[in-house]
Amino acid sequence: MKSHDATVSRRGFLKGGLATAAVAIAAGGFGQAKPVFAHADEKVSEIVEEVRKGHCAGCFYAKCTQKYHVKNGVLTYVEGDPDGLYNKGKCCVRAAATPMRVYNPYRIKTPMKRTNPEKGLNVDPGWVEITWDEAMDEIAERLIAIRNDNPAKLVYLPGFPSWHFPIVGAGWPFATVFGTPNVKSATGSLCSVHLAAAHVHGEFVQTSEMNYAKYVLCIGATVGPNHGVADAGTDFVIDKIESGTRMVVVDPRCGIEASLGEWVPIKPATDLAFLEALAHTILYEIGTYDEWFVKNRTTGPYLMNPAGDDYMRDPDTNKPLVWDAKANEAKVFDDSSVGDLDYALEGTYEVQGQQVHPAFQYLLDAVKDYTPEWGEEITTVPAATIRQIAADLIENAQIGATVEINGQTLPLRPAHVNPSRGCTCHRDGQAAFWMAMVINELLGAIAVPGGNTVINYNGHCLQPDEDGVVISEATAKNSRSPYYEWQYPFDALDVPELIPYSYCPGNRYIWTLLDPEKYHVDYMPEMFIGFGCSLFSKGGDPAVIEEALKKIPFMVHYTYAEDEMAMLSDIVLLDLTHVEADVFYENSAYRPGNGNVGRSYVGHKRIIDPLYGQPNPDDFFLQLADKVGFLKGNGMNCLEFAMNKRWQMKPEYEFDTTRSYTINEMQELRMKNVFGSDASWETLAEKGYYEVMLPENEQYNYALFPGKTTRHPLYNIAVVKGLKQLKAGLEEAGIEYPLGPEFMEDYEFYAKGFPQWKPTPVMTAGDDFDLNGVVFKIPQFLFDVAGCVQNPLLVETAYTDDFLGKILLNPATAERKGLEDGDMVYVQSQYGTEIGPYPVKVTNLVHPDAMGVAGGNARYSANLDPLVQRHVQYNKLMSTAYEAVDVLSGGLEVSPAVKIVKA
Ligand SMILES: Nc1nc2c(c(=O)[nH]1)N[C@H]1C(S)=C(S)[C@@H](COP(=O)(O)OP(=O)(O)OC[C@H]3O[C@@H](n4cnc5c(=O)[nH]c(N)nc54)[C@H](O)[C@@H]3O)O[C@H]1N2
Ligand SMILES: Nc1nc2c(c(=O)[nH]1)N[C@H]1C(S)=C(S)[C@@H](COP(=O)(O)OP(=O)(O)OC[C@H]3O[C@@H](n4cnc5c(=O)[nH]c(N)nc54)[C@H](O)[C@@H]3O)O[C@H]1N2
Ligand code: SF4
Ligand SMILES: [Mo]
Repeated sequence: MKSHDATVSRRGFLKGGLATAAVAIAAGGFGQAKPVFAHADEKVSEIVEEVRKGHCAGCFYAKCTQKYHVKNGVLTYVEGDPDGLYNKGKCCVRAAATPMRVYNPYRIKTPMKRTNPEKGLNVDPGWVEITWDEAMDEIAERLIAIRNDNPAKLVYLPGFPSWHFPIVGAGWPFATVFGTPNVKSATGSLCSVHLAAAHVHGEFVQTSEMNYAKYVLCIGATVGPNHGVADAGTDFVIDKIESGTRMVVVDPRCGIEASLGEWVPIKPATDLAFLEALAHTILYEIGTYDEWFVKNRTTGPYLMNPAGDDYMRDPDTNKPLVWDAKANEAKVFDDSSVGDLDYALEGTYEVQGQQVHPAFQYLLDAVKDYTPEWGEEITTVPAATIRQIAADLIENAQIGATVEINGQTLPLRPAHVNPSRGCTCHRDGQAAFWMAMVINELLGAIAVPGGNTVINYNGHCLQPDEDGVVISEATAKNSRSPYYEWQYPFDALDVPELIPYSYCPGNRYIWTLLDPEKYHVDYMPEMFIGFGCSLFSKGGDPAVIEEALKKIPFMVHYTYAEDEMAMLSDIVLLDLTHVEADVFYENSAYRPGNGNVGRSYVGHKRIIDPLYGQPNPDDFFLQLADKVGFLKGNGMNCLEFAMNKRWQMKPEYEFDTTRSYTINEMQELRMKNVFGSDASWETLAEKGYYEVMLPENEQYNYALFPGKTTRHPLYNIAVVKGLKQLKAGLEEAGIEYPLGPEFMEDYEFYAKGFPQWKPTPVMTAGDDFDLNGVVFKIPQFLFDVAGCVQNPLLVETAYTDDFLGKILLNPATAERKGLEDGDMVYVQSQYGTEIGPYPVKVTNLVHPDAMGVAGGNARYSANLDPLVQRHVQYNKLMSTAYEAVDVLSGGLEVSPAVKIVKA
């Protein structure tokens, strides 16, 4: 295999690495490396086995508690802790494989520096080992120069493996306080599951509330074991299904949830059409919806201005206006004289001399022509099925029902739609996501028992703004902003201004790196620091991503193995696995099927010593900040000061900003800050977690803002305003839209209060490209968090599944193409990339228009364990080209049109 040309020097290094560990060299200023295993020739007289309780970070939900078996300092076995808050004794496959993660010979074992100036995924970097101090000195020197010149010249990209490190991950204070605007989560491009949730719920991860739900409509969504939690949650979902909750799964492939419930096969990438038809059926055929909810808890009755880009407003108070149908006049939205059911939802009214409509009328107009028959033609879901689903949703929603929890009466709406990645990762994915939320609003099933909910521990997310509407999550918490004010010249290299409501930046760096002038970016990055991220695993042609990253003069990657980013880096640094680290991590107490149970703080003292004497990454970055000169001192440009604010430290626990701390000390102070002076690493170790559970009623966000105290946006005013701002900005700056007229045309098409449908570029790629890709996660691999796609144990267990590493085709499709089980095929994408050959697996569990791939987690670095080549290179079929981008979110299209060619 060509990709192994570069492994010669790596093997040499591997040997060196193991030797390094075994002879216990001093590792710079960061303590001693200890022998990993006892020397073979050393007689082990006694085996000491200890069982240590600890936290698991095998996934980014990272909240199960495990019992770690350690023999003479070596982690040998992991089992679920029966007292674990979430997992209650269970241990998922990723956690069970932790020892292989720790002792994987492909781990990086020492900091390394490149000697070969030529960079490439297949080019030997010519690594030489350096000490931690040498690495620190060189990085610090460069950062000092950049900070003095222009801090924006540092690009910092974290992925999920960073999340439980509070300085380098979870909000990224290191890079933010350094002062660069170029700090964005690398994860986003295929994780466009947040935008509509942020606006409608005020929080950014939506999910199913299954405590009360009787009918769950999953659209491109999983809720079971694939959803990444080993714990009681999965059992809970299964218990619910077994005890009668209907799980109806609209998906081009039949997964675990569908096999336990009902599968509604859909043609890939047509979800918007399905949802439009569903809304049409509810509004025009059934004619029943939760009228109280729409009138009192959504912006449905708000009168829109004729341009549709703002509410009509009272000239004196500037408050949005509604039409009181009984009094037959316009009133401000919170005028208590309007009866609950007297808000007009339909029709035309004269206000301030203009003919205007309530927002709801726009919805009626938008879905008027989208009959079930129309939907069937596009989605292949039979019209009768669409009608049945609409009827079942309305019937099961029990509109008007209430439930009393903890003495509070809450609406009970045990039916909802749960849309996720399969629905949202398309050209029109955010439009589809919005329509799914609109249907939930019609059901009254938002933030109430049985409804669509969010993962958060802060019910205050439903707080209304001055218009009476839920403040989008970003504004409420002032982080993870999906909304970017126009500013020109642009300051961030991913130019979020160009897609103002986006959540999915990672890949946009590729655009600007390749052609900065086109995007009016007037500087180039000088340095990149990545932490457990890989732009290559987000989709898009690896050759293009490689070319772009090569433009960055100096790259540092903090990682686990020689992944793609490492191959392009100048210095690589080695991470700790969670068992080698002291961890204290704030998390939501989310469970699948039960969004909002509270908050937890999980963690442990290290279970085993760091194998290679490596420091905790946060300590490395704290010291780096000190060297660069922004650790101590007062002001938000000083890290300790910023951490005092971020963690809301009480005066008695505040960090003294004249001295330095280890992360261990900082975390212990934080524990005390939250849980009182008795809290310590020791008390944490006894239990494995601290939890703050919400009272049961408050697990439903409705409880904190009940009745008429807040409204969810029904009309998507955010994207309409975003478009308006974009156009005004471009005009003021006097520049053309860098993403071109076609992108703008689609932007204008989808950026509406309620979207319309039209064929997307994956539907018009030509007759040869007659299938669309469908990729789905599998339990073994959480992308590569915790090195799982390179973990031999996980790969081995995953490949006991006959679907892995194959191209899944429906029997009708296979017959049409003259293919049989086991035939080898290449897959070509509409964007000109090709993968394969892979064996075909013929199965009824995928739609005839789909080319299915399980996992698809292939990696592209020559220096990773060759076993990563067993994974299908699905992401290579995707593109970062404009036509492959969701115009509203900036996320990538996940279902390219493809052609199958027999090998
Ligand atoms: N085919 C396919 N692609 C997908 C998805 C999919 O379902 N299928 N999902 C998409 C989604 S929703 C998301 S959110 C993103 C997630 O994307 P990320 O969170 O960025 O995860 P990875 O891309 O796996 O990047 C992890 C990188 O960190 C390195 N690494 C592994 N373990 C460790 C560790 O312990 N420490 C450190 N420092 N580094 C480590 C790995 O070598 C890898 O290169 O991926 C997206 N890509
Ligand atoms: N084990 C494991 N758990 C994870 C993760 C992981 O990588 N591994 N990742 C976590 C993250 S970051 C995220 S964002 C969530 C995501 O969780 P989900 O969004 O639920 O992602 P998947 O499990 O990949 O499920 C997507 C579903 O969409 C279907 N699908 C694909 N294309 C289409 C389409 O065009 N239309 C429709 N209707 N369906 C389609 C797939 O067949 C699949 O069943 O999962 C989280 N949990
Ligand atoms: S679900 Fe995540 S935290 Fe829980 S055991 Fe599995 S990998 Fe660990
Ligand atoms: Mo994600």
